[in-house]
Amino acid sequence: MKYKTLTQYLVEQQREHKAVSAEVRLLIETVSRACKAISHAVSKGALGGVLGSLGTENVQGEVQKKLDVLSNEILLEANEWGGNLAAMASEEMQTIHRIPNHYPKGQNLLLFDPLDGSSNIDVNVSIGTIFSVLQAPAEAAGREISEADFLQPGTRQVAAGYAIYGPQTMLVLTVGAGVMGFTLDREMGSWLLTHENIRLPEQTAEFAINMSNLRHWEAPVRRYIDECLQGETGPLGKNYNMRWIASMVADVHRILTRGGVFMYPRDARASGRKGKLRLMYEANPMSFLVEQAGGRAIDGAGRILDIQPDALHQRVGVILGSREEVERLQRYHQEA
Ligand code: AHM
Ligand code: MG
Repeated sequence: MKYKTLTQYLVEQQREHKAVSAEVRLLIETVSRACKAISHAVSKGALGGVLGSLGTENVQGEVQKKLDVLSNEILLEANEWGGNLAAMASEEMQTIHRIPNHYPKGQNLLLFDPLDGSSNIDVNVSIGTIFSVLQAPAEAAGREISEADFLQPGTRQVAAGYAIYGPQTMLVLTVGAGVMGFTLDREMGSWLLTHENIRLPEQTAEFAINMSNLRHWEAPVRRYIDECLQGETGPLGKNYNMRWIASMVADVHRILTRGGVFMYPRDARASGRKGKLRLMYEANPMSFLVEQAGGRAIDGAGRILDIQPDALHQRVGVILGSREEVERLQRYHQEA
């Protein structure tokens, strides 16, 4: 079987469908190259000396793992000199990273969570990299980019995706023309289009949530999970299965593959009132992918992609996946 490469796919999208500019195409190629390097480091594990913590904390007060920091550096270095970016932002950096003056600059803004699912690094469970691409506002031309220039709703993303470092390394991408899955061919070093036009099943009987937080949830989420647990004799009339990998990338990948609903809802904890996941480099790119695959993504009553961000590291409740279940959860929030 002969597969199309990522490069071929992107050139087609640029030439024939005008879905990407030349700048964005090169940017995605660079990000995907960095993900290959991260995948390589991840797969070495203890042999590469990359496991364990560094003893430092990031801006959100989380202990940084060696791989969090290494992956962040790989992405920064790969993307700095290409000439297609104005600035970058990352889960691991307090504020934005401007392109140094000795490199040419472009129009795009890149946001990423360099290594998502950090709690799974040392236990050899799937982890990933999540990224989102925005354009710098036109009025920012000729002046220094600021953090405020990044605060755009998810609907403005021009591309988004993730790399998953699992039994296979894959890159799942959208440029606003559907969702494509590329598998890394390690011998050739290329990304091959193995999953064309991924569609998310509209119905599901599988949910993903960290049940240990049950006592903190808001009423609509409790109601939904309670109904799921009642099985086929309950109001939903189905027996539900549950999965929780604790790597958003892996949970979303499963949902894109066979359907399901993923929830990290806002809850009543003082620190978690807004949820755990970050809007700009976790929730927005994943919501863009899920919507492009025919699913839905909400923070409770509203669509995630419509949220006007007010801070780079803002947190948000996340409910995403198969259309019917997410719409049901949205109704429960509206009724509450
Ligand atoms: P991270 O970016 O620090 O790795 O945190 C995000 C991760 C998600 O991948 C995952 O869905 C969630 O945190 C798991 O949280 P918990 O350990 O509370 O279940
Ligand atoms: Mg993360």
